Amino acid sequence: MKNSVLTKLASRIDDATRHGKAIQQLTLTYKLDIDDGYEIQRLAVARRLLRGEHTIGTKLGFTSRAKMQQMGLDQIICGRLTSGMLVDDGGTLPLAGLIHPRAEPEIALLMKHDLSGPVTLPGAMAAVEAVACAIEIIDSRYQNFKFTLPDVIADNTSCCRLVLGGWQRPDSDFGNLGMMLQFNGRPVGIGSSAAIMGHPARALVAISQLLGAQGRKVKAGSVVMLGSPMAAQPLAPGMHVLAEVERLGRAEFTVR
Ligand code: OOG
Ligand code: MG
Repeated sequence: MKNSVLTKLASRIDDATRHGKAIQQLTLTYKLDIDDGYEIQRLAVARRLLRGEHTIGTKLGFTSRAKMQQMGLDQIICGRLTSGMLVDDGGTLPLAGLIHPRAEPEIALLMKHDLSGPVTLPGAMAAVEAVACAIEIIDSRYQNFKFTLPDVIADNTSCCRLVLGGWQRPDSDFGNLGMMLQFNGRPVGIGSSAAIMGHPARALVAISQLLGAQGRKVKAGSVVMLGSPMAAQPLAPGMHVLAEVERLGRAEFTVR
């Protein structure tokens, strides 16, 4: 696809994000492939950076069967996390300006060293500084939360906000820990970290490979969100949202 078209589509995504107005899937009008999707994502996020945000890390999507099934897609994708997406743990998320936000419990990693390209599981884990329970708030900019792979990649993999719980040393194995999402004290999703590619550390291996293939890297000091082991749940005003990962801790916020 021509650069001028990709630039135009990036501003369409960015405007939909800023104004909280759903748009038609780009692929209904344009024949886009995965690479076009990533280029649109890069250009759309570059507009956020021009407005003063900075990049804080990367995220994975579709690292579990449950997420693939919920959205009807079956390939691992990645997006960019920026400073404007951070919500304080225990803080408030205003719904104003969002379209149809959903929450999902995740595991976040803080990197000690760079990673790029093929790497072993122990090699990937050796690059991790800390691990935390996290919540991702996703909000597709497409009508009805429906999209193809190039669409969702262009839309920065639906990323909207993130909440990071307290960081823990990555000493003990987090390969099969209970994970739970609660709305107003009631469980709305229960699962295991093993649902993330059999072991969530495999998602780190996957993003190292994915970014390496794009000439990019997982940077020291950056945050990596490994993807949800369960379906995301829709948010409504007034809700208290809590995610918990066995032994790792919790993250929470209130919807306004
Ligand atoms: C795409 C983002 C997927 C995850 O954790 O799998 C994702 C979506 O579901 O809209 O963030
Ligand atoms: Mg996610």
